[in-house]
Amino acid sequence: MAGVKSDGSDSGLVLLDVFGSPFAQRVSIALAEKGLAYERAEQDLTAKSDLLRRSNPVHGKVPVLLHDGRPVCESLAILQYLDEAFPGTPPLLPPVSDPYARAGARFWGEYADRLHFCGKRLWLSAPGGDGGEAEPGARAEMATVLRALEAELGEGDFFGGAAFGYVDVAAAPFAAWFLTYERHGGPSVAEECPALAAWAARCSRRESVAANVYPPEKVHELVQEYRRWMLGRK
Ligand SMILES: N[C@@H](CCC(=O)N[C@@H](CS)C(=O)NCC(=O)O)C(=O)O
Repeated sequence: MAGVKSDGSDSGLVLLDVFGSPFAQRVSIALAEKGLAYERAEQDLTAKSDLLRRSNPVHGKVPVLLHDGRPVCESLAILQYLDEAFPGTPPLLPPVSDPYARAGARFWGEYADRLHFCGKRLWLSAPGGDGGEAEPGARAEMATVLRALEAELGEGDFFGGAAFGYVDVAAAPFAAWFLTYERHGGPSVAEECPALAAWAARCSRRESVAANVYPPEKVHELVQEYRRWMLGRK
């Protein structure tokens, strides 16, 4: 049965995902933070299902959240949807009474995507050993992105301050990739952005994150396999 909540009611939520996808992990972390039960429908991206194609005809990507059969696409749009569709659950975004803070959170949530795009340039360009020679532009861009996030984090435990919120959910899946970025010639997060490294450790200890994100060593191992597969296709 789709998403039976602990009180026995049906949340009507089905998540089309792939376990290792950091974008899908944003949604599973958010659902865990909100205490919303859901059904997972694991997808094979090498042979996309009719359900995925029908649900996300524009991009054909995961995650897609089906709510009572209606698809919501794009991880960040799904996070925002969950706040609005389930108002009784712990919010991710700042309150509606603070539109400025909400706009800021949306900005930084989107900015976190740059970890993915820049990270991919690193792990595709450099072989995966310690100190691999990365494309210099990718390394410099990663340093800029990490420093910008570190500055935004400031002295807070989380991006939203004391509470784990929208930007944390958007960025936490990629924190598990910091080791991979580093091993593919990226900057050392611990040395260059210690507050961000401490935030990553804090996130990894959170139940919602630990249950839905692979540990950094496992991410690195999977990226090696994926990289070999991608390069082998060229
Ligand atoms: N901007 C999208 C990105 C989603 C995305 O790139 N998903 C990947 C898996 S990590 C995917 O489904 N790729 C399949 C494809 O590109 O055909 C989001 O935030 O949801």
